[in-house]
Amino acid sequence: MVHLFEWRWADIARECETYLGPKGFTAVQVSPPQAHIPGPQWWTRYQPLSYRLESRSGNRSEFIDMVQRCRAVDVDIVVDMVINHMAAGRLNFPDVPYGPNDFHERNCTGINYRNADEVWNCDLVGLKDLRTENAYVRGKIVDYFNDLTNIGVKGFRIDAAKHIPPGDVAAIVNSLNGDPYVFLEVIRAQGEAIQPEDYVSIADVTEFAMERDLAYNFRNGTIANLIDFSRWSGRVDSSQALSFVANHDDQRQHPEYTLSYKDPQGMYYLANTFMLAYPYGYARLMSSYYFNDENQGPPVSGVHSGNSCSDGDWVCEHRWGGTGNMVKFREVTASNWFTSDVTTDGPNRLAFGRGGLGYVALNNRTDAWNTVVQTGMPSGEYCDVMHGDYDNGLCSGPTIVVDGSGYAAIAVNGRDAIAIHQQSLI
Ligand code: LM2
Ligand code: CA
Repeated sequence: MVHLFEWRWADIARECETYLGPKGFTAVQVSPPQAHIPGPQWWTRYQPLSYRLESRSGNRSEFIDMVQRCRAVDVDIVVDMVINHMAAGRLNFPDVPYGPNDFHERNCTGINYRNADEVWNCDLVGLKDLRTENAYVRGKIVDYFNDLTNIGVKGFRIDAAKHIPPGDVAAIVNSLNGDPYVFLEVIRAQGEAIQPEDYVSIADVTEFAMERDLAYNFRNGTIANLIDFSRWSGRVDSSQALSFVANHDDQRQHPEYTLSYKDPQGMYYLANTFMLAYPYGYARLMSSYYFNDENQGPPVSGVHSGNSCSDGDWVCEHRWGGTGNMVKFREVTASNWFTSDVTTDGPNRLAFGRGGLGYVALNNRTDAWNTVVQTGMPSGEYCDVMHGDYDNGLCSGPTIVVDGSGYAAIAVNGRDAIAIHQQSLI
């Protein structure tokens, strides 16, 4: 999945057709589509006014057009659902309608995260906290989900799920029409009353430690440690985890926790490559825009090209080098959900296989890594999908030769990677 943060619906539709579909992406996480407060900041999207599909990204008919065009090329839409609260500063939302009785109205001065009652029922940064325990409120929320499902939406991120009691989340999720994919945003933080483990019986859950452990080890020059990530304790099990290198909040408000385009050239790219090659969770790539100020909203293109990635203001991580081809790698290697044939060279170089279905080598040092490795792959000449596209037996870039015993000579540039898989065999 790729999070096309703040992209317009029309641009997403085009991106599905021209890039995401052909590369085999399964889904796009879109910014909250409901009506929101006006303003130039990105975070206005997290202050709902109603559940009408009318937002900075486009209107209802543009939204429907996107869902249908993405679906036509096998890309699903995952919607970011803001259901814990409504906008700050008012208690009447006539378009839903919600009135004063639908809110907790507890403006605790700063939530004490060691107290579950405050985490669940106080206003989060002043946003009016909904009485998600009430049947009426639940009904309105479920109607919003079902409207989207009827349009063809296949998945949901539940925003701020940590601030909704698990029983309320379960009641809502269990009464949805269809069988949508659901994941819950529950930020892991030590010492807090509410943890991701409190929600895993309901749906998939975000694993923020993934982002943080990657940022730490890539910046610290210790990526070899990451080979054991999925076995570390205190992590959501792979089968239930939403894994990610970066998310929109931390890139802006906690850059110490997450990699971004602001890190040294190649480091963030390598981390995304690691995530896509590594058997842990449902991987979500972040795709963002350049920003100086943490509140800065998305670029406004004067003339609408329909191709955000060509106009320079958008980072478009999902289009970087071999990133898109690693989606295919993840699919081809999925049936061997383990790592094999591990080679390291000091703390900052890591290569591993996927039981003969694929092999990747990541060099987080700045100097080249030239070596001979056991890949575990059948012999043959493979397209290096980090540097070329494989198409019908042809490779537009360099190839890697695996001998009859599984060995291959590899040359990995500084802050770069190579990758081969069973369907890149020439
Ligand atoms: C989320 N996950 O749990 C979202 O990922 C995150 O982006 C949302 O916060 C948050 N929960 C609520 O949905 C963002 C942003 C905040 C912003 C809120 C509401 O990170 O900074 O708060 O959206 O727009 C803003 C101001 C804040 C103010 C608040 C209410 O930054 O200072 O608080 O609005 O007026 C007084
Ligand atoms: Ca709440």
